[in-house]
Amino acid sequence: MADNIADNKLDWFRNAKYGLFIHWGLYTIPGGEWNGQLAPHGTEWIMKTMRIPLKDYRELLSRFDPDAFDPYYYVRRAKEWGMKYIVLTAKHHDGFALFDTKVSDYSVMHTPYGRDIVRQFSDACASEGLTFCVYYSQMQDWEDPDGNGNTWDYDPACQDFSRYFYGKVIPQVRELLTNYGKLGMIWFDTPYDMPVALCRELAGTVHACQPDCLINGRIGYGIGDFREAADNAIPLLSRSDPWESPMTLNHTWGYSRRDNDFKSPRQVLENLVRVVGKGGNLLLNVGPDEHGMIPAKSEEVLCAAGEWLRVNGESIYGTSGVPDFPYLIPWGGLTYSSCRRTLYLHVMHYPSYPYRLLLTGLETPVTGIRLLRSGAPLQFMQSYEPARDEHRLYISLPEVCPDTDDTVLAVSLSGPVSVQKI
Ligand code: H79
Repeated sequence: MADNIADNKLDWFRNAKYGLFIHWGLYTIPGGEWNGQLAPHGTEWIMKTMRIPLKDYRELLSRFDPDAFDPYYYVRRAKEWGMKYIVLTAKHHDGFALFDTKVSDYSVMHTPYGRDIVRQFSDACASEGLTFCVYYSQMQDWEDPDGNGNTWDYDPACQDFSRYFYGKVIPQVRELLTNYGKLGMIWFDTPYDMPVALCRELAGTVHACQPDCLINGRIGYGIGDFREAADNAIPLLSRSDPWESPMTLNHTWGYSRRDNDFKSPRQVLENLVRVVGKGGNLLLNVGPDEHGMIPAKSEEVLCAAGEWLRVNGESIYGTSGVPDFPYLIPWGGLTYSSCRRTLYLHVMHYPSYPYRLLLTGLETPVTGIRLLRSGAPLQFMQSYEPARDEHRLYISLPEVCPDTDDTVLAVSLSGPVSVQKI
């Protein structure tokens, strides 16, 4: 993407690999239910999917009072879980600001809670050494008469997008970039058909305030500093430019009273390995409840994944994408560190007798293989069959699976990884 950006500006992002997304707003309170009716997945969309009149939705302001919220709890947990950055919804599509804004009274300051949540997160992140980032819905705003998306309270024909853009978006983005210290990134979303000139102006505003603040791909038109994958999507092929996959733990971003179908720790790790192995970052979401608490099930899963990362972090942090291998890996996935010249084999489907694993297509000679967890060396056999033009690496594994979620094997290479093209 934008190649005028100094590479070092992206260093933190390339190294981070794993971040915490936090979707929190007025939609948190109904949690996917309105007047006894269930909203579809995407509880943060409830106002739009249920066509809730603004005058009714606004009443949530008087109920916004997260009495158990502690920003340090989030930041310390995120660190324990192995995450390196936090992205908080400063303003989602409904238009409600979680920060003290001078240009709108539709904010947390006009609720019983009355305290700036963005500030509390930015302070806690600064003191705990975690990179803080904000999400800002630039195009959609269902509260502003001139914002995009609210077709049930406002007549689109009477809307003046530039009035909203210059009256709310630019001033609020300036507030976010000047009042909360250094931001790692501003995360825009749903650019739809926003004119490219306005997208450029928005990027210019961000960079004028903080030249090092990254802008994600969803500012539109390739103006961002890195590519954002589609929601809950992982590219098929490896990419060498930086990118990110935003992902939910259940099936919604905002808190849901009903959706308890959470990914298992193993599924989280599988996604992390897939994303990191293709050169990306995983931005994994939690939706705090109306008390400001992280749902217990989310915590449980992230905590277990974090324990795995404490033992196996070498196979994630400091790695780059793996070149695409010729075949799908039936037993798991791969990550790769070019500076350590090590290929990490993530065994998520442990072989049965005779406990032998096959990797096809690795051309680089292997100098040794060890179990990452214990350092125990493993027997292996590398071969090339000219008639079939096939490179094979066979590895003998212990009979007892060391980690049923993901057993990592560190494969030392004699040079940079080279993969057979077929
Ligand atoms: O913030 C999260 C989403 O709310 C936002 N992006 C992530 C990071 C997003 N904006 N638009 N979309 C996602 C795509 C829109 C999907 C929709 Fe639906 C399909 C909107 C209405 C139907 C999903 C299902 C949301 C509500 C029902």
